[in-house]
Amino acid sequence: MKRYISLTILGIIGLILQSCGNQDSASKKSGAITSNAAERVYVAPGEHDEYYAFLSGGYSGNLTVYGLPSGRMLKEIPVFSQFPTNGYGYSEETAPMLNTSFGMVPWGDAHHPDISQTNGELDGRWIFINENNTPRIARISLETFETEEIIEIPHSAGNHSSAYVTENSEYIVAGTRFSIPYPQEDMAIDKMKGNFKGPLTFIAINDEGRMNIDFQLDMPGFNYDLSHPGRGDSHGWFFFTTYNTEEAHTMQEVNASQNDKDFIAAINWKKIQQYVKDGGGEEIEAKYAHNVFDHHTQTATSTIEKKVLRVDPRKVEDAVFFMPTPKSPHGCDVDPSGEYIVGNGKLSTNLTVHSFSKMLKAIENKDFDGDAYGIPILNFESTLAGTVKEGGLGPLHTEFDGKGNAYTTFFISSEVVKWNLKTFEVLDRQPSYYSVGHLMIPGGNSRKPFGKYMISLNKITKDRYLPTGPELEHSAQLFDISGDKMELLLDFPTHGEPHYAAGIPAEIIKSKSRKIYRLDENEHKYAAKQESETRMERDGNEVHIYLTTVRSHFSPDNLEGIKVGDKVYFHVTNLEQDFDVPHGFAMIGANTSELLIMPGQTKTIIWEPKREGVWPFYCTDFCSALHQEMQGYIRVSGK
Ligand code: CUK
Ligand code: CUA
Repeated sequence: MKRYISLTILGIIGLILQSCGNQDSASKKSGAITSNAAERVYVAPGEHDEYYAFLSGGYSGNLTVYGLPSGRMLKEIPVFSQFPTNGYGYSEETAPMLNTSFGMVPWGDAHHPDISQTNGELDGRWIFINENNTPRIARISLETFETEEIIEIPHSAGNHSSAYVTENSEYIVAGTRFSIPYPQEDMAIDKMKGNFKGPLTFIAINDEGRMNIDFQLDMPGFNYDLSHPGRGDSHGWFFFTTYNTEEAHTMQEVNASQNDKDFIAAINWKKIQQYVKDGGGEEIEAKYAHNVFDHHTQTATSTIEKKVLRVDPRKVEDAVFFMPTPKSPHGCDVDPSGEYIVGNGKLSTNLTVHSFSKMLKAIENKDFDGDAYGIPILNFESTLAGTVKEGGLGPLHTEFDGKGNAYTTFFISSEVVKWNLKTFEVLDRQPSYYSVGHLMIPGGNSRKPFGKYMISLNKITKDRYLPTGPELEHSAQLFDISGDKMELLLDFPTHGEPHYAAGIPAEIIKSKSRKIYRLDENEHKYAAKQESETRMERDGNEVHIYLTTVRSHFSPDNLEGIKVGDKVYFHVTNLEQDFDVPHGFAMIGANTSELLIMPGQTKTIIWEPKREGVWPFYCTDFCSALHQEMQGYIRVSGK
């Protein structure tokens, strides 16, 4: 460890070299790590990590689960992308999860996971995550670690703002990063200004976690980037950052960053909720898929919805305001008390911190500097709590440790900066390797953060690991933040692009993690719950084969009577009732994927035989000493 020299010097060298765009030389240095770092991240064989960390997969469309402090990857949960490893999005049971109003969309761009809350604290029931490209929000159960629900967001283009949850999991929001005609219509692009809109969608969550679009706010056509719910006193409000308030339709000729300040939109959703309950708003046409996985039938269904309630924000008194915020704010982060709203102005070195209590006073005093499309713009000084000066270059996101400190990432100067929420003084800075985007402190998005660890989620990996050709995995870094200074403990590679992450003490969810699906509760339409129920049924050219698996054979394992041109449905039920004994099912020439069937589950895959002959199928998941013998044959005859 002696070869690591002073962190400060390295940091400065790193800064200088990176700002010259020469990251390769900077990357020769490793960043100082604490001398006993290895001990502090070591989780002995058979021991468990202290925290779960759920990292968004970005353009992988999925969510990955890590243990902290070890940095070990525990699982990849398929959400918006097909996943051949377990057949998600391929099997008949799960394919409807990926249905949209555009048809099947087997891929997504997942950015921000957030865990459900009760009284402002993480409750570990569900984790939500947004999809940016074909706007959607997914809900994943933290009992099964499976995607249970996906709702598409109508009249949105780039749902980047979500998926942040209010403190009693009442609402989750969706935005639109690109302004659009609302509703969509054929229109000249250069007519954007004043004609395009930025609808913000409020989705209510019920006690079972079910999402339902409550209303859509018809906001001016700015770009809505990120959001954060209020908490504590500011519970009942939602804040959104905006950029391109110039409404420029091309980023080339007309620079979208002419305005010195863009806005943070402050939205009193409780008022709008009441307005809607009282019959306010107007129903308009919409087209969006709502996909739900039913635990009893083990099957997802997709419904296309047709209406949405549009609310004109100007019709609800004192509900929506703009707070001017320099300079193209990206993250919009609310501290655990709910008093401070931090605007991370990407093109600035300073951070602008708004005060919620000052905002309320300014509203009361009508401290306005005009309006934007009828929405009052609050006077900049009137809401300002303070400025964090000389934080760094290119602030993106802020998290909180629950001990009065905030941690902000600076993308350009590639560092994490710790500052005090009362004095706005910078207390510490640590370089990140390289170009950090988000960061995450478990619970850092709630009233009760667990301020022991912080991870930085870095955009550029370069030399941090053994080279793997031109394409590298992304990288995260674990810091111990329990002391005055942040201490770098560990680098670990991440899968996809981890925009954001959510962490939670393992104790909260470990004990309720489900072990098996109970066979006696399996209400799947095509389940065979014992070998005597296995059979083959023909309906025209559709053939349904009810199969079972148990160590180590399929029943039946010899199938005859199939013809070329048939559409064969294999419905495979795993009769096992032991924890962690899945069986697999793979069929020669199948153009979909395999199935992975967990104990008590039924899964279905379609096979359309193209050629006569006798064709094998087998179990893909090593399940016993006789796994290799777990096989069968299908005879395919001519028409
Ligand atoms: S974004 Cu990726 S660094 Cu999608 Cu939250 Cu800011
Ligand atoms: Cu069943 Cu291998």
